[in-house]
Amino acid sequence: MALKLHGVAMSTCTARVLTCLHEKEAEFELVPVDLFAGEHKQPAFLAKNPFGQIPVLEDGDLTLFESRAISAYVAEKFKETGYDLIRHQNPKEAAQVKVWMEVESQQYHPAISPIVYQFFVAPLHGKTPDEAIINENLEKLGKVLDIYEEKLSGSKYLAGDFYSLADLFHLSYTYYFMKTPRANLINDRPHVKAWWEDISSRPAFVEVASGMNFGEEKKD
Ligand code: GS8
Repeated sequence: MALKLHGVAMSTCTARVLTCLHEKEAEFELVPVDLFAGEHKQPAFLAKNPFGQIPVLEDGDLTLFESRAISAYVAEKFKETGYDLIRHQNPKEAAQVKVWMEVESQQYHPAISPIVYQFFVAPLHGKTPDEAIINENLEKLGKVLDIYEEKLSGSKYLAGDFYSLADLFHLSYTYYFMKTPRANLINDRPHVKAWWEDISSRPAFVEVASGMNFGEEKKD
């Protein structure tokens, strides 16, 4: 039975799992969740994720939420197919992948997500982006990116000279961030810029990004 992913393509967290599924050439069905109708807060969805958020993955009798945990499961389940995202044959490389997955979630995400929220989500609630929140987090993000610049001057990707789940985890938020007037934070750091251009041009993500049109006019 094919995997079922509940979510929407333009959501950053859904896009994270979608990218992983594409890298692994896994068969799946995307089950749309109507966020505007509040479907994710209804009992049927809350039974799958009590936090009422997308994405959720169902694999037979297994139900998972949290996009990073779902992605790790997909990468492990399909470790023999598609691209090896977790370096499963090399414990030391696998450990470095885990380190940089944590860095994304504990350092990068807390800085980049409020910026993306202010530019793309606040306007949907009729609010003007809050400059103070944006600036405070740009400063935090800049410090994280200084460390990335140093790291990426010694290896092509974050965990080593191989693309991994750690790099993949950065894609969806950075994709929206690059559409803001503050993309220079990435572009001004040559190694980070080269890394971004490399990881965002992988076919798996190019396909997912084609559905990430948050905040843009719908194109016919
Ligand atoms: C966050 C899920 C999340 O924020 C994860 O899966 O990584 N840590 C979790 N989901 C958002 C969409 S993010 O693109 C969501 O469901 N928002 C609606 C809501 O919170 O009501």
